[in-house]
Amino acid sequence: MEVKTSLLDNMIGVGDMVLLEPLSEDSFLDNLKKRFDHSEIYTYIGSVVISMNPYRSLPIYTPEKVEEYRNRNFYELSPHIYALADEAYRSLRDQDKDQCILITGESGAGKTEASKLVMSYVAAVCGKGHEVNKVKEQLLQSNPVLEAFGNAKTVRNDNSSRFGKYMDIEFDFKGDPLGGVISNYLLEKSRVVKQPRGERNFHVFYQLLSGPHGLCVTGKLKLDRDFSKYNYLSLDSAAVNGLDDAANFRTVRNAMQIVGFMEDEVQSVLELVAAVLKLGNIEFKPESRCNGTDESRVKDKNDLKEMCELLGIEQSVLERAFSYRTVEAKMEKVSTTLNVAQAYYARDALAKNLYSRLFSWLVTRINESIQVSDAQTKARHKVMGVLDIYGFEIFEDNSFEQFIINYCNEKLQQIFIELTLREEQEEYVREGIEWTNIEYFNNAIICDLIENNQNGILAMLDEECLRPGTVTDETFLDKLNTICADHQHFESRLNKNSKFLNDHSLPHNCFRIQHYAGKVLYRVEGFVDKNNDLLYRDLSQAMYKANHSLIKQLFPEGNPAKVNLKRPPTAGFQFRASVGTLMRNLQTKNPNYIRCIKPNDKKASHIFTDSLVCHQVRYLGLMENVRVRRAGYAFRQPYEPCLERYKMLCKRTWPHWKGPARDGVEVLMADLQIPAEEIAYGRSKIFIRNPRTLFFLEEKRKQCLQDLATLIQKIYRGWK
Ligand code: AOV
Ligand code: MG
Repeated sequence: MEVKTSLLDNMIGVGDMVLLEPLSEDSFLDNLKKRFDHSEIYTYIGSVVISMNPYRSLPIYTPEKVEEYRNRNFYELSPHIYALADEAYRSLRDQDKDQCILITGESGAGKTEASKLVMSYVAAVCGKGHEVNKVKEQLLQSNPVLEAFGNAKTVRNDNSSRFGKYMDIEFDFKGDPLGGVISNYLLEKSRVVKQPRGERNFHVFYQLLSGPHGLCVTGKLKLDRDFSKYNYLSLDSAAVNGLDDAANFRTVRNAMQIVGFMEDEVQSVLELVAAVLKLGNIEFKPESRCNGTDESRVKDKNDLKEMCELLGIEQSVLERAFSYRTVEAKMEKVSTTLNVAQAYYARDALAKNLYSRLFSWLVTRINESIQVSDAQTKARHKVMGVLDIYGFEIFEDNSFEQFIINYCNEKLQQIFIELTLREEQEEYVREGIEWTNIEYFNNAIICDLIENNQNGILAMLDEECLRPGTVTDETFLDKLNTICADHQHFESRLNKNSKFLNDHSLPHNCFRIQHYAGKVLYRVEGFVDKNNDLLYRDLSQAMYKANHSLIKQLFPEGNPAKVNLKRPPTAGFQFRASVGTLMRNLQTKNPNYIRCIKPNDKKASHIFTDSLVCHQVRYLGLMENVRVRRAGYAFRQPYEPCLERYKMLCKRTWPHWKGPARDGVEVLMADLQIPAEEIAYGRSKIFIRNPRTLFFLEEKRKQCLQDLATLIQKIYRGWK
């Protein structure tokens, strides 16, 4: 049997880790490094693609490459993300199986780039025609819009996704795209008002300030181009190497137009972005009252005035909402005054809400444009889901946002374990094939620590947020300490019996979780507030009263006719619910994995830091993945379709095999002299150990079809 050289080239390492000899962690890392040094950033573990971030542009995404990979078998060419995309697309088109592309890896590992590569590949190979091309363009152009509003420069990544995104692309029976639906997951909105050192606010703010003079300075927005004039923009890192804010602004506006935003909608959106900047500049001063208390007053009214003009808000209404707050108690409305700290809190809460609601509105608006029409929905269609979330993060200071992000990654790892490690092993048992179990770390226990309905961390946070009486971050931590103290993945110092009592790396106001990808220290400050996510009603009412249709839409609860005394669900509750729905959705689809790895911490090309890569290889469970794959069989197929596909290769099975399909397959394989150890016969499926065997079968089939075609041509000519 011929061995394909692209998978077994010693110079550049092996293309599929399943073929690595001998297999050890060292040889695994060595192979990755060898390939990385030769600009081979993709490596397989069976059908899983490992992607190393090259941190430079490689000439491997050209239209010629697309053509090369199009309609080719997965193992035919050297490993590439296009091979995975092609396999997923063909399986969707030809075998009617809904697909999902799961992209994982830590922050900066290359998930977002990978998701765009998959989308652009699929767009390049699926249907043509005016209508289809329009759909494709809209789907692709939704990316720059969402990135402008939802990505930012962080310490880990200059274009870090600060929201989770799942996009379903829908296709008709021919495999032409019809449209799509995007779901977004919790935007890190605290960034709007404050950014950690060395990081930026969301890209769009800088892009707008770098936009055309007529639009941002002299026009209605009346902005100052100087970033340092705005409190909400961090000073130390406004300009990012290699990021051209002005050019990106043009790209975003163009993308909005292609996606289908009207000119006046774009204008409204930019007005809101500008309003957030002005809102951040509103400052407060105390004014003493005769009863000895301090009441907040707006210091310099110019920014307030400009913001109100921009959004059509009556200045006195907003001004009042920064000094008083109305509380409804026993059917009675009571006005209490706000002190300066409370006024700042209210201002920031408004900015965060305004921006995150604008972001959700953008997603809804994009969905309106790209959605599949009613008539089309009725016809059966197929779906490819692409998941690109924020990657696992460990910062110096980790808060509620990191907790949520890391929980989401924990769930994705869980899906990988369920579908790849567990499911794979269980299938051998089901099919009655001899099997020695391979041990792996199952992170279900960590997911449970966070999401358990009764005593999970999120449930306890909710319980604390809803409890009457004084609730603080400390009372929440106390609660965690009593309830989670014995959990092996939870560490805290406050508990008297805690084995961490003398662990000085664990401050009193923190708890630590041993995640699958490493230990993370979370500071509890802000957990309660961020989970509550409350906005004073006076502010939502002021927004609702605005003479600006977009802002009015964003604050429906400000409508006095619709006073709803029920609390909105907490941020944690909503997130847990939406992640649950997502996971159930993913489980109904055929998964395709891209495991992204970050080669170094410097965002630099050509540097491969062994320890860093080794850590990722470990926590991603890649060694276990290879072991399960090697001990097992790379391919499996039910007997009927297998016989149908290859029966032409054997005289005894062609054209018809009378008898059970399994017997037919056995005859076929014996006739082709496939070695016995290459194959196992399960209850309902044939298992093939090595990808090369499948490749051999496919080659034979191709040859056979060609011979047949030549023969038919000859006969046809003979007739003429
Ligand atoms: P992430 O999505 O995994 O991080 P990105 O996809 O944004 O990471 O990648 C980070 C940066 O690495 C990109 O901006 C590129 O500069 C570079 N990069 C990644 N993949 C490639 C590639 N295939 N070719 C060339 N450069 C690449 V986060 O969103 O932070 O988790 O929350
Ligand atoms: Mg990303």
